[in-house]
Amino acid sequence: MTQPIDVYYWPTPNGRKVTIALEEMGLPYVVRYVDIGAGEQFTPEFLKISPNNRMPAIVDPDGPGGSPISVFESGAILQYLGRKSGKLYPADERGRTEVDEWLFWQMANLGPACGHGNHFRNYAPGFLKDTRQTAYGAARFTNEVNRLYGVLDERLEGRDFICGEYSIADIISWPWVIPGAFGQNLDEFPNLKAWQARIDARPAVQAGKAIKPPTKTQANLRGTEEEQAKARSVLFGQRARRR
Ligand SMILES: N[C@@H](CCC(=O)N[C@@H](CS)C(=O)NCC(=O)O)C(=O)O
Repeated sequence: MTQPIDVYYWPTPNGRKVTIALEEMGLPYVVRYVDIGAGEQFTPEFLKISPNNRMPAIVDPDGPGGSPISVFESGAILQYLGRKSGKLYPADERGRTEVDEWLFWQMANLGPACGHGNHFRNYAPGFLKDTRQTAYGAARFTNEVNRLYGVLDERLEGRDFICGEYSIADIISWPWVIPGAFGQNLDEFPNLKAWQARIDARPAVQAGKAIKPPTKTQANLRGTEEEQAKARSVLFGQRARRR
């Protein structure tokens, strides 16, 4: 009997990549919430699993050789789960390399550009009252997300999924294609818009994205000055240096 995988999770696009993949692959899992608004990503126990103080991360009690393994970084997690389940990650070298290309593309391009875009568009104006200080960053990352959505739109011309068959390459990018979130109009990217809806209609995707904690610390980056300062000190805080 397969033992459930512990998933260190919070309901954000990066977190959802993992719950969606687990649902699609039919692997049993237990959710361990990491309330990033409350600073739970900085606990010594969690840092042993995820030294970059970010979720998601997993611990598989039934890892290679039958002993536990922990994995951080969503790209590495999806590759691990694909190898473990034998699903959504081609076994042949040519197919796997193609999926890896698009997996790394998301990790190095789409994810960071959307994250920084969100920061400059939605968070920075709350505490940098001089809008000239935030405008350049907002424009830079809105343009970059435009470019990246364009790359994906072109790739999807004549294809239902990024590498032909549905794979972890789709699961990793899908949570970051959010209509309206980063200043794009999906009508300008018709292949991407159809792909977004095609994946959204999958029952496993609905199940994976529905996972939410019973309570949530509101890291209020748009509240009062005091609320913002508190939220910033957690979310954009630094760990104490060891030396
Ligand atoms: N490259 C990482 C990014 C993970 C990441 O940015 N996680 C965010 C939430 S989406 C987080 O844990 N933030 C906590 C913090 O900033 O302290 C991955 O793909 O796993």
